[in-house]
Amino acid sequence: MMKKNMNLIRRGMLLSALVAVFPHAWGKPSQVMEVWKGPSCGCCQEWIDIVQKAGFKVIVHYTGNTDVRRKSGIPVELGSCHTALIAGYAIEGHVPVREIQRLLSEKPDAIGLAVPGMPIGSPGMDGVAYGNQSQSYAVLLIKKDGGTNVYQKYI
Ligand SMILES: [Cu+2]
Repeated sequence: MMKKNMNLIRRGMLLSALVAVFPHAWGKPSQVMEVWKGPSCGCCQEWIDIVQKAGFKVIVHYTGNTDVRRKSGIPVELGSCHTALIAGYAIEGHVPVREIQRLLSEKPDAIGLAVPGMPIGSPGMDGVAYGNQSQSYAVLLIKKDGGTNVYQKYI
């Protein structure tokens, strides 16, 4: 009996130690995102770094994103430099983490999100490399029929 209690206590201590070392892993399970990009796309990599820092686990495919975009049902005019898949949604282009997290919590009936083109000032297209410039852009919710709603505007 005594020994069993000691084991439980030890196990508890081990768990607390693990939580202290890996708070991320314990707080919220990191979600796996797969990203398709061209091998030399630098702004894609900048975006991936941002998403990883936000806690997403990212698997990168360096095969370009044309195929996965088409298979996801994203209209080509909404296209950008990289396409990601997460939790059954497609994320096209330089979509901010904030809207990805909102999508994952609201779970709308939709294909996913897109920031068409590569607007200056969007995550991965921002900072000193772009003279700290930014242009206004919108994050679009892509509906199942390919139509869009403005999900978030950035001015
Ligand atoms: Cu880009």
